[in-house]
Amino acid sequence: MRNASFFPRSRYILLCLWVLFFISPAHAAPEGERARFVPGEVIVTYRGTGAEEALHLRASSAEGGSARVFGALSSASGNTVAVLRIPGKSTEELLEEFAADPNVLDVSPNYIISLLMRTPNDPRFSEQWGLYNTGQSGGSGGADISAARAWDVRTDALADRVIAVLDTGIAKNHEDLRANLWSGPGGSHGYDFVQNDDDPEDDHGHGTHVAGIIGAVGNNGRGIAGVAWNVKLMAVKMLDADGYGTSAQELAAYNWVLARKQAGVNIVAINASFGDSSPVQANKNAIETLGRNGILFIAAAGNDGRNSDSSPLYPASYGLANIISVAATDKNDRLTSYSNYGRNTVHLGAPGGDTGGGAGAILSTWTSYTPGPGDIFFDDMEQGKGNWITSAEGSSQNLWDIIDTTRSGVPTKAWSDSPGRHYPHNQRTFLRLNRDINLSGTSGESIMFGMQVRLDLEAGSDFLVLQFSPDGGATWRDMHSFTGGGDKWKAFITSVPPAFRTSRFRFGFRFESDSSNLIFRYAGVQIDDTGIGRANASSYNRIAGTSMATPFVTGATALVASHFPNGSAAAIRSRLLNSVDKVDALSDKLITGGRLNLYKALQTGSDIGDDGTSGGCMLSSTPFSLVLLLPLLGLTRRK
Ligand SMILES: [Ca+2]
Ligand SMILES: [Ca+2]
Ligand SMILES: [Ca+2]
Ligand SMILES: [Ca+2]
Repeated sequence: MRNASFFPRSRYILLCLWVLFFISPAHAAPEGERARFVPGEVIVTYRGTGAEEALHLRASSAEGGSARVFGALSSASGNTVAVLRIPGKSTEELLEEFAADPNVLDVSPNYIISLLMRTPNDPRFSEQWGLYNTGQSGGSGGADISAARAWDVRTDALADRVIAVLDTGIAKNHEDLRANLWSGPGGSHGYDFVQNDDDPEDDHGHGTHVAGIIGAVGNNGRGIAGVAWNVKLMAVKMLDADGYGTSAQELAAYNWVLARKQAGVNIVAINASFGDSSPVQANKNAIETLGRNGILFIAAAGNDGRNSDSSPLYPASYGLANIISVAATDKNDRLTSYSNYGRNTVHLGAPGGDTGGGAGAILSTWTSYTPGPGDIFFDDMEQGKGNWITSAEGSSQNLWDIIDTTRSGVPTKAWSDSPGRHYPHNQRTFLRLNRDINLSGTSGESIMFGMQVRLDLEAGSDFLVLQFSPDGGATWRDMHSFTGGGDKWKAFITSVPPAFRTSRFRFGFRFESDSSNLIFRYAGVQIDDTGIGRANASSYNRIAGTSMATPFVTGATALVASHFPNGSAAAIRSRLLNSVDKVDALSDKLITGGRLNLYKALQTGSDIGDDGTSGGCMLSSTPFSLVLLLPLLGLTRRK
């Protein structure tokens, strides 16, 4: 017994469980940095009970040596059990020496026993109460997914396990995500069904936030920790810069993921933090097909504060055997006021947080771009019209001009389509750059367009359309269309696709109004602070929603699927559902009556079914009437 590795880790578990809640995790040094045992000390068992004197003699032979005999244990066992400290000798030397003594029954190093807990060095981990709730910010200690305990078991997914994030894309150059992105042929990280290219750059933030909860790089000394510290994140962009998408884009995303799976990419789960109240049969069938191909589908229950048993939300409520529907809990383990629930239709809770962006919300990675001087291009209109050209088609009146206006109470100059008046009907006018921006050599970078825009348009019939040109204005493609607006300034960003990274890039706007007679009510548009530059790669944000709860479960899925690599998708799902912490506030609201507990889901206990049949979660047989979900961010699908 001289080799430290002989000792199974499970030996510590019994020893340590009771201390978990009494010792601050700050005392648990990161694994790899801590010593395995106390140098110069051994635990020795001598044959018979008469060895105490000999032990003290042996200890006193070294300066500072000592022997501590455990009297009760020694009498009870009939052998002398002691800890010896012999300075000046290495533990290895002591082990060898005592093992050679025929009177020694047993000798081992004095191991340093770690807590069953592991905390990463990411500077903002202390704000991530959903992972490890110490009661910070007024929360309840333990109202978390027991990630710190789980990480003592496993921090990383297996290298080939992939999680598909169907969302607004992922900020591919983010400092805390870059290393965890899946890379396919040609180095792409997924696909973009909004811009229809293989660069699913996030131009909203939501998808990057979700991705960070699942798998921000853990223990890298930056930002936050994901549920899985190391996992492959595949970005499938199906929601646009405003957070909207269509059922067809959703279906295209399913088709693409299935094709990758069939091509051998080991996709274990899809994160679906989106939804709508109208079911689409083809999409339901597609999710079922994904299930038959071994892919779990983790879906947000929705943010309407409704009972999904009677007001279903899709895809969470499709009632398929591979779906896990997730409700949102707060830092005190209560169901949040916005979360949908359903005793028959919503499976479990996970931290979704409080609205309002405070400490009770969920902190994760984000993407942002604020145009400013020093960017690749920037024009705040304060120097006049030098970069611009305006034009009109047909009978349109070209009224474009730079006006004096205010934003956030501060005077500024900005473009207006119709200064000092309401815009005319049947307009088709253009505001475009008159010079090229050189974007050659920027492939692989996260190049963004950004602006401040103030919109007051007849919703659904009059539009401002953002256009990009790759060839100095010879051809233009519509990139994003704006309508409605409410006459308030807002920041807008979108990514510049690879096809436009030429030496002759330009952007511009088309303003179009129809013939409807409501023109007197609308002021038109104002445009300011336009820029082309790089996304902020160290952006973080706090938001809340079932959108945020869902990726906690998805991250857990990645770790469970890696810890039990031979388990079927059904068994992994069963394990997640059967290991929840039962919580009073959820007992009559959710199928499992509980909140995700990652630590328990990683245990090999007999109380957790490994075959997918045990436990009380036979969801596929539940009759469903068929029913979105991001209340706060308005991530609804546009019909
Ligand atoms: Ca793109
Ligand atoms: Ca990190
Ligand atoms: Ca300005
Ligand atoms: Ca109109």
